[in-house]
Amino acid sequence: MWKCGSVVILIALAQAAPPQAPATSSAPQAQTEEYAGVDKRPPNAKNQKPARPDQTRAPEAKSNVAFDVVTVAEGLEKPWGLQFLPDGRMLVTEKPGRLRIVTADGKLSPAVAGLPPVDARNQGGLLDVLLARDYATSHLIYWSFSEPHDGGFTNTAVAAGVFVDGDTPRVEDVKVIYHQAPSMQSALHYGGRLVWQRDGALFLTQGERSITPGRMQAQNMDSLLGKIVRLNADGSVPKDNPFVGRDGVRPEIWSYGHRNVEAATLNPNTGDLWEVEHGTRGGDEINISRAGKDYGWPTIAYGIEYQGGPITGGITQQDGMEQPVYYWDPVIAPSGMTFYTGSLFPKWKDSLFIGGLASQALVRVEIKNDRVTGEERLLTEMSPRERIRDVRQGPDGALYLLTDNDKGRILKLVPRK
Ligand SMILES: [Ca+2]
Repeated sequence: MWKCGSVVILIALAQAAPPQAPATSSAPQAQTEEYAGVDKRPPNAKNQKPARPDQTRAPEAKSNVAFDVVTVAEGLEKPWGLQFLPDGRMLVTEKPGRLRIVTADGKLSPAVAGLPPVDARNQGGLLDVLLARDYATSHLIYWSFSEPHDGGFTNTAVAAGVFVDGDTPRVEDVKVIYHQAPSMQSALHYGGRLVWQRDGALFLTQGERSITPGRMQAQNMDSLLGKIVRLNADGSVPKDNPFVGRDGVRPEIWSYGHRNVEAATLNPNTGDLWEVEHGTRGGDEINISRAGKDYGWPTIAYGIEYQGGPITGGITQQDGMEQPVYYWDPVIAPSGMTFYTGSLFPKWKDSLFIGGLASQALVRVEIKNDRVTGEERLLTEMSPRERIRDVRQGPDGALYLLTDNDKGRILKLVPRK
């Protein structure tokens, strides 16, 4: 239910301010403002307008679903990515560089041996994990990580190897099949989510490494920074990628102009790649990543710089650049996402669930015809609140979460009995 097309709803009192008060006054007027949507705080970029009224601050959609939060496992250090094995156990990455098997009753295996080293400073480390589509016969797994080089240079990378199960699990025949280039002296904005397209191609989401020289490359087509790339399962470039054969353009690029994408999943109804990327102060975005499209960073952006002030020229729209499906200002700090398709929670069917780091919440978004129609924040009553790093649907239809913590946990949301 949209109250109006504007982001800001002013209570009638504001209109009753004395006529001599200047329109820019920050004094008593500000205290009477109330902002639409689930987050009542004011936006960081107070003068920005959405391109469409349904692009931000969707109405609160209370699902009133009664659920319990069950701790499945604990003692994981900064867990980042979770995948289910066919027998119901889980593969979970820990950012410092360990991959573990976790049983349904929470037992952790020793670290899987044979993974190449990671650079675990700041946002780097062992990131996502994914099973091959033919895992049942190949036992092949994929993982993303920040790859270390001399002098503190790092880049996002993807490796694949044959998973050997058992009491001393390991990977064999390991190959690093992708290296983001160029490497940068930064420990930030690696992106790192791995998603299979329906046709068997592999998407990797990335970031632009945060530092200014990296940020400026998000629009450079001979650089892999700030790009979502599409690869064959062996790391080679699919012949039908949008920029294959173009001079000066990396053929791995699927879409560009991204800031830092730590959440991605296929929409089960359309097969499109949906992603949620980190903005600065304001400007987290839901996008549908389509072949060859420019998502605008850093030329257009919602929000403001961390230190204050406009981003680039302070514009939010430009011809030839895609508008986000939705954006948040203030941000949620998104990591991990899934569309819910299970039957345990009928009211949540087709909702998009996104992990919230800074927001310390599970964000539920209702979607109709690729537009956001409502938003809900879950786990805000949890004590203490926790940063949510990943969200997956389990084979049992429950929602599984990773908490981003030195003593991180796997949580499971199940219907309240
Ligand atoms: Ca954008």
